[in-house]
Order: sequence, then structure tokens, then C-alpha cells
Amino acid sequence: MAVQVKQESKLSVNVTHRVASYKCPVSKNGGVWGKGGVWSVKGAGTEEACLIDILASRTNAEINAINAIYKKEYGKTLEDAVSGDTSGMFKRVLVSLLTAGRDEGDKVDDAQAVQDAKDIYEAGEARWGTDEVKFLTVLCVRNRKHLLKVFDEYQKISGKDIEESIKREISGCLEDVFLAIVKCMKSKPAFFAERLYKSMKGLGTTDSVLIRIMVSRAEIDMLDIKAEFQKMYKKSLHSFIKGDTSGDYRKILLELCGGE
Ligand SMILES: [Ca+2]
Repeated sequence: MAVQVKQESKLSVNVTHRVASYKCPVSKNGGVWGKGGVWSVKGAGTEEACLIDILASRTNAEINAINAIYKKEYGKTLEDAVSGDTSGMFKRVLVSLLTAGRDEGDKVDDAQAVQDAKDIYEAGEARWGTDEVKFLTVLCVRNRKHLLKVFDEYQKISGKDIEESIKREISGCLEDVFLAIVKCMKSKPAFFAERLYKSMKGLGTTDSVLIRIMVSRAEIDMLDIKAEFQKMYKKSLHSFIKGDTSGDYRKILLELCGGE
């Protein structure tokens, strides 16, 4: 882990140096993560999307590293910063993710998976209103393999995909963070491919999202992200970036992307 943080920091320094004219969430000592966190809780508005992307996709070890770097650089915990700038159930979910308490084993408890699926169904589709705590309990704590089983069971019980139910039952940032967790559990590369696509398609480009993902995943799973991107959008990530950016900025992003 330490090695990975160091590598990511090194890469960040490099990129920061070269894209100095672009405001981007890359710090010179904190790596992408720490600074991404800062950007998310400072200033006029909370950049919830940034917090969601990072906290839903990182491993416990990575989240612990983010917390340590944040504390060192800013003299307070990221949990305090997040708590001060968000509220309600969304805050509870973020704080829960920040504690890095997810089971990272691969044991699937079949009976528990059925129960979890039932609990979520009864907390959402089967009742008036929504009991969001049940979603939090299952989605923020269980291991990935177990959750994939829960999603299967949920489909059997409700006749719906869990993503569809989250969209129907929950709204705003809370909907976004639960959807991000589910998508990351199903496939992180697909999650990032979608985020990249959305950061570029249509009018304008959300540079902060584009840069953050390209820098933070370049040495981790860019090959998988590119493959998913091609599969999902029938175009290469490379060609998409090329068509949507220009100048040195484009050159650096394409370098991070690698070949077609
Ligand atoms: Ca309901």
C-alpha cells in the first residue's frame, strides 16, 4: 500500500507540474486522494461527486491512507471535514465509508444474503417511504462477493435490479452514493468508464472528474477501464479524449490513457 501511495503521489507531482495552468485535484504531497478530499469539502459548495467517487471505490487500506494524509496535511480528520460540510443520511454513509470498515473477505453467507435482500426490499419497494438505514447497513459493510449474491437474490425477490430500486426509492446525493457503491461492487472499471464518458459527453467537459480519474487510475486499472469503455460506448477512450480536449492537456491525458 505504501508503495502504491508513493507511486500515485509521484505520478501526481509529475502531472501537477505539467498541467500547472489547469486547476485540478492533484496535490504535490498528498497524492490524488487527499487533495480530492479537500476539494470536496472546502469552498463554496461541497463537491459531493468527488467524495462519492473516491469513497465508494477505494479499498480499506486506501481509505486509511487518505485519512492519514489528510490529517497530516490539514491538521484535522477528513471525517470532521466531511461531517461539517454534509448532513443527514448522506453524511452517515460517508462517515461509514471513511471508517474503512468494509469486510474485505470473500465469504458468502447464503442465508444472510437472502435476508439482506429481503431487508432491502422491505425497507424500500415493499413499504410506503424508505428506510434508508437498511440500505446503509448492507451496502457499506458487507464484502463484495456477498453483495453480488445479495443483488442476485434481490432480483429474484423483487423482480428488479437493485440499481432500479435505488433510483425509485432514494434521491439526491444519497441515491448517487448508493448507486456508486453498487456499481463499484459489480465492476470498478465499468464504473470509471461511465464516469469518464459522462465527464466528456455533451456540452463541455468536467475537467476535474476527467483529470482525477485519469491520474488516479493510470497505474491501477486503466487497461480494464479502456476495455469497458470500448464495450459500453463502442468507441475507444483514447478517441473520446482526443475529440474532447486540446493542446498539452490533451497530450498528457492521452499519455495517461496509453494507446488505443
Ligand atoms: Ca417505498
